[in-house]
Amino acid sequence: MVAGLDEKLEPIFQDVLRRNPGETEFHQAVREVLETLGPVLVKYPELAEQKIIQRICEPERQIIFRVPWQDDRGQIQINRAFRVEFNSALGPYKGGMRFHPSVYLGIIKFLGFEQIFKNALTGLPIGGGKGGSDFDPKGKSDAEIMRFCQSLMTELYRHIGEHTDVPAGDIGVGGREIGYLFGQYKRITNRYESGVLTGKGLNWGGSRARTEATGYGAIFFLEEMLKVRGDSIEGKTCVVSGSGNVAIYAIEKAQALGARVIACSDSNGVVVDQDGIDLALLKQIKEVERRRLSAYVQERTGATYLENGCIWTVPCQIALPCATQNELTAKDAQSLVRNGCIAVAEGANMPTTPEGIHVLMDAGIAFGPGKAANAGGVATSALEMQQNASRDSWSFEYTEQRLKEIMVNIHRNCYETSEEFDSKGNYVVGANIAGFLKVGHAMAALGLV
Ligand code: NDP
Ligand code: 2IT
Repeated sequence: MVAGLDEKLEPIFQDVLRRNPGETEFHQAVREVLETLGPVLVKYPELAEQKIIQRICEPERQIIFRVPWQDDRGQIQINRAFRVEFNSALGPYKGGMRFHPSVYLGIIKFLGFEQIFKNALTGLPIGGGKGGSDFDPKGKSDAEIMRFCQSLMTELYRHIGEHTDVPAGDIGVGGREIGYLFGQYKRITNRYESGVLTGKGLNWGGSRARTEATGYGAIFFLEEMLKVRGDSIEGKTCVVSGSGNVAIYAIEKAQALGARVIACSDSNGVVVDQDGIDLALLKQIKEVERRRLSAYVQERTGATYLENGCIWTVPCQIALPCATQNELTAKDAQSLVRNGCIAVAEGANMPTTPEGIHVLMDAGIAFGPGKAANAGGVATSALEMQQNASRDSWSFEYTEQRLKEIMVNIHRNCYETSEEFDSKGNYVVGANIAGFLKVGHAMAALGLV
């Protein structure tokens, strides 16, 4: 069951459906935000008058382009790429690039829409955008990845810039891809413009702690949610879906704070290791060798691999979805509740379905939505931009400390906003309203643009 919409908001949502046919993930992301904004329009009628919600739902600019490239056999391949420049009221468009075969405009728009509010919550001067391609990096050689990135940037370069739009990584885009993208941007423009991309390598303008930031940040947010309940992560049994960038560093920080992480996954299966995930082995397999997760159990007897298994059936106290959208359904939420789960923090973007969120919240589970809980990645990207602008480079400890402060502030802001709007402890309400108010007031101040 999904909540109804306020009578002022229903026609706005119907218009979004009509104008964006078939983009189901985008509809889902918009609906989730609109469901929480009714009381905001009562308190701030001027935002309704200014049609701020209607304006926020329409991207400022959408770019769709062809990416032709040649594979190692000499065959010509064609992909489609996107950059949706959603909202620049608070700063240059900022958000990652996703390379995954499932990418189409509706995915990039849902991600770009969520990015607006997430970036507002960081308190840093960044607008919202997102991009990507239906290119599948799996099984491609480094040379193929490079040629694809170079071809993509040959079009993208004219749309981005440190004061315009600053892409970074997301699914399928990490340090290797950012390197090829940055190299081509530099070559085409003849400018060493560090601030045009984030997630760069440490020896060419990257920030320390950016690789770790999303996963660490999600755990800092989780800690704050547990603190409110007089509890902590220490000694808790956790499961983390995915085994990519966000999952690996969520596991690292959870373990550092004394949690027992017993399972992780990829799109083929689940690893359960009751002795605790061996993080050095996981990093070796995923980051160095770029192999499938099933390799983990070949190296570690005692761990089990569940092919096509569902990670949410593994009993745990804390669940961290860190893979992809709609990976945690109502049925999964019911099995978490049954097994005594107390908290869910979303490392991924929109990983829990609306029905899943409903089940978790009804059961009184602490629920940290992605646009708050995973904001540490983009926040540290903004810290990378700060370092680039001042041609400086901070220590790991200092950068991590800044990240932690940002996550504590986001948690406090969401919690206090939820209280102010009579939904104490509902972080979905808190994150949506706090993010919306920051962007909405800025848009109103900037006039009709
Ligand atoms: P990676 O590419 O590093 O890892 C993605 C992981 O999720 C892999 O284990 C992958 O498995 C799994 N996965 C991806 N797509 C699917 C799918 N359709 N079904 C099942 N499993 C899937 O990406 P990240 O770790 O960077 O991103 C993970 C999530 O976190 C995404 O939702 C992303 O938007 C979000 N995020 C990322 C941030 C960042 O800084 N990187 C910041 C904030 C949010 P497989 O290898 O089998 O595909
Ligand atoms: O979803 C996200 O916030 C990201 N993929 C990170 C974006 C960024 O610009 O660092």
